[in-house]
Amino acid sequence: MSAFSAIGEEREIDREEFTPLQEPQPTWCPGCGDFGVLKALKQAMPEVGRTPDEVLLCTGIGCSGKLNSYFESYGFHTIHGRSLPIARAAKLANPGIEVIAAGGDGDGYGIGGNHFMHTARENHDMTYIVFNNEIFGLTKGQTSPTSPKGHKSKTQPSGSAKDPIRPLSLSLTSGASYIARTAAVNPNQAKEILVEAMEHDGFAHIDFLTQCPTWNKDAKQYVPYVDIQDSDDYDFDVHDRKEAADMMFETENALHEGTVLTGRYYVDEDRPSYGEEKRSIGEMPEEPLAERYYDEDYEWERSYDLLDRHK
Ligand SMILES: Cc1ncc(C[n+]2csc(CCOP(=O)(O)OP(=O)(O)O)c2C)c(N)n1
Ligand code: SF4
Repeated sequence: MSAFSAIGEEREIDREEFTPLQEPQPTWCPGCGDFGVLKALKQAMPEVGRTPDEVLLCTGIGCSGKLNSYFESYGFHTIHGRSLPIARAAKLANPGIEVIAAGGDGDGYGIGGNHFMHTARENHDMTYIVFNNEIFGLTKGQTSPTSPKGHKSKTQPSGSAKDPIRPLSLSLTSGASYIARTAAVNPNQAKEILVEAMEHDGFAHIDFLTQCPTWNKDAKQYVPYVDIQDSDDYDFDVHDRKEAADMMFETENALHEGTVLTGRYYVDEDRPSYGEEKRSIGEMPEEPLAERYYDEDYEWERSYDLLDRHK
């Protein structure tokens, strides 16, 4: 966990603190995998030891982007594919907060693909959850970057001619220091991985398999799951880049042939995060920038008046 602490108070944390007091009626379809991500995330928080006021959740646009509405914390519902730059800036300015970014595979690997690559390259200290349902859910079922080749949709009625993206391999070559894949139908493993990712000091990428029963009936391809850490058939060192790369390659090849492998793929505990690097070379002050610009005497009423005038 980061050396910085936003609040610093130690106490028992209940996962229900992460349910908004006025819980909105979920607009996710019945059976949507997004419910599983929300549940695992709420279960992980007490173990990470963070309270809602110590967490910032930045989401993109999509069904997955609605996570903010059902999760109690600070939140920033950004534009499509742009959760990462907002999350990066927030973490650099205020290293004491737990920063989580989340969005769909279209959001994260399509329109936001460039941000994904560079956030991993710079090893920003945050957890990035990509809800991978292999489809554009919110916009009603178009082919996404993770849809398998041959997938038929309204945008590709004859079947997609494209090979899907390889998110785990892309993450590794880009520079992420923690990479895992888990699944909404596997809440125990999902919770464990979320805890590890949040405790990791660096860019932790979770490719989170979620089912979209409304627009992607092929969701059944996600079962049965094999947990690579629990299986004797898969023996590799998660700290070894080459072994991790081989394992990812095998995983990504197997996915559309019906074998779904999940677990931790790569962990580098030694690489400093971008914020640490910047502080160590003196490019950023030791004290959080957010505190530097916090002014107790600021006349908030004046800002509200200004906002009112521009409504
Ligand atoms: C700049 C921009 N381009 C396109 C859109 C339209 N749009 C909204 S959500 C979405 C894709 C959603 O798919 P995904 O990111 O995979 O998330 P899901 O809904 O499946 O969770 C698109 C293309 C948009 N809102 N903004
Ligand atoms: S359209 Fe798919 S991803 Fe969106 S809420 Fe419904 S099941 Fe979930």
